[in-house]
Amino acid sequence: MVPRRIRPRKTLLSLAVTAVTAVLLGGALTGVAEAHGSATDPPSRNYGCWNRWGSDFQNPAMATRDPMCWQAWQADPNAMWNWNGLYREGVAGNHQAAIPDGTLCSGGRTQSPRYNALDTVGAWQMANKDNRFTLTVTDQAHHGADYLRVYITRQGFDAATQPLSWGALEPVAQSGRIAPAGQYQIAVDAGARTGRHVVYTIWQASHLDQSYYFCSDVNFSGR
Ligand SMILES: [Cu+2]
Repeated sequence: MVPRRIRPRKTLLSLAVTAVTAVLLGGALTGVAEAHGSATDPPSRNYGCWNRWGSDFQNPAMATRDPMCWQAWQADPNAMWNWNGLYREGVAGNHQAAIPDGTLCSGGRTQSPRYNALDTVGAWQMANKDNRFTLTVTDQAHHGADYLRVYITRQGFDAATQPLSWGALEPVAQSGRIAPAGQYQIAVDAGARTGRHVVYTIWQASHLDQSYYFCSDVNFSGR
């Protein structure tokens, strides 16, 4: 089924074939060539951009309706086609050492430049959530989880104007080990937060030392 080690590197030809196939099939494709996963609710930045625009990614209306997605698509469409491939390997749990401030949403510019535009500071489209919500990570590869760890920006931090840093985050939830499945869920309590926030999720996969990093933009109701 899923190879034990899936490498992101592709030949130019396979990239071209992937791009052509993506253009032809658009949103009909899920997972493309690499099956891993992402935060799907609330959606990570690149999963959200793929989900909203994958079948219509050349529509110029995106520039005004969803400008942060637009700049991401313009920067590198493969960040969206490979929404499930934003990970690092060999981090050994030292996430803060591996990921400099300002690059949290690209996993420390992993596979640069593919995911770099996910760090762009601006008004990313938000998912509306009540303050107690369930976060879902979709794992197409059934890697399992050593843990899910969830942070949220502290109240007062404005992700629309400030680069995301570790100092802006407060830990709010962590799971234990989770057996391989297609989806993992964790209950999150955002406390008294209101308005725009970034939910930052680390998924430590269990099949090898493979760590995933997801920025989900959320508008908290305060309820
Ligand atoms: Cu994987």
